[in-house]
Amino acid sequence: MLDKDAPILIIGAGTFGLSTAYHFARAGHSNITVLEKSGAVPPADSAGNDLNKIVRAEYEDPFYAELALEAMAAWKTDPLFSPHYHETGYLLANSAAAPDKAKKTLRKSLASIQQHPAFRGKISPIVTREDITKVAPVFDGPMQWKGYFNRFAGYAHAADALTAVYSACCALGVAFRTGDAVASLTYATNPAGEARRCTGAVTAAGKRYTAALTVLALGAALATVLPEVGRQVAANAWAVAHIQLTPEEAQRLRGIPVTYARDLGFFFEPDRRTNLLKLCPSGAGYTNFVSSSSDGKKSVSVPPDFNDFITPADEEKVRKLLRETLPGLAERPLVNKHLCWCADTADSEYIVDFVPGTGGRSLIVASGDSGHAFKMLPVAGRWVVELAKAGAQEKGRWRWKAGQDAGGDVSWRIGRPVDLGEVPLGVRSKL
Ligand code: FSA
Repeated sequence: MLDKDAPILIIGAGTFGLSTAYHFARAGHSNITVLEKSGAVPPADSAGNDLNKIVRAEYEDPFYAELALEAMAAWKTDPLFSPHYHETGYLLANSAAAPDKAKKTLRKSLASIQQHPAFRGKISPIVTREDITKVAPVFDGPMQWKGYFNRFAGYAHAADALTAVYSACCALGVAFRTGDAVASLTYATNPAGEARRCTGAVTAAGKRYTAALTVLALGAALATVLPEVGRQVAANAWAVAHIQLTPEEAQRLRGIPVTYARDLGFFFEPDRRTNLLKLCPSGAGYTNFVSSSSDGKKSVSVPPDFNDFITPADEEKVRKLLRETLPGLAERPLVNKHLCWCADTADSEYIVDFVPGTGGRSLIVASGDSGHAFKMLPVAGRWVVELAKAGAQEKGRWRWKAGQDAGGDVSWRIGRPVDLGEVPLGVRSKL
């Protein structure tokens, strides 16, 4: 049992880290420190530090559908989250050229909510072009899409929501230490035969933090601090690009649903503050395998230093998406192009567990977002608090995944990830 005044150290101030700090503080813990290597919270390289993220509850697996519904209740009604949630609806479809896999995953998503009472009267099929223009009258492209429109979904202004949780944490007394990276975790020397206990961390600047419980919430960068995570988590990135709209153009697109053609990509209502239209191509994304030991074998995928680019193939995909929906914007310049790094697992299950071989229930990993965790911001930290209390992860699916190999085929994605090593240097470096 963790005393209320026992020191808790959370490493990483992104989606999992902030939510964890918030829930521990809400549960009455009074000695919480969050370490963040970047100088700002939310940090620039956090996947959640984004203009917007999809908030939806349909999943291939009803287990996650229920968790997302719980999170959505908070997005809708909790004053901390509701200012950042926009229930514009969610148009999920496949273009005429979509592969069978895309159709299958869409059918599964729909099945997870179709009979659910929370969605009664909220879902309509998309079969014809008119079905789309009924819910998005400004779309004037050809769109031979099939899918459905879900009114009980939308998006969150992701960066603003993280900032709100950060402020709430500060108000609850959580200490944030930024601008200093963790160099290594520290361990107590235990008698032979006993698992070593994690005692906190030491930073690059040489500062020591001592904790009864350390939580690693490092997203895609987990392996840089905990190499023993191995291949169960692979940093996997997707491209993000924007079009700078004029205020008039943005006004015209006000209220459009989150629109996702599974085989092409997705976009959101333009940002209400900046008039930026965010676009993402879909696909299996990118890995960045590097060697984690001196043998030179590429064994772990971690985010690279330079991420402000997207590939020509991804650029073409988002232009194709626009040609289908808003052809007048299809040739516009793309701005703020970058890669957004997620922590993928082989089966898209999160990891919320104690690190095996570490004694005293002293080290937890909260990771494996697999590109579907931001919507859980209101509830994710509670899973960590519950784990700390329970002393063991009872949900098999969230356990440490020793021996699993992320970075391969994922049921709900189209294609296989491309390693950045195969992307020409001229595309992925600051020339
Ligand atoms: O949970 C969600 O609605 C996010 S899906 C968005 C996405 O880009 C995926 O399409 C992609 O496969 C990856 O997981 C990153 O997130």
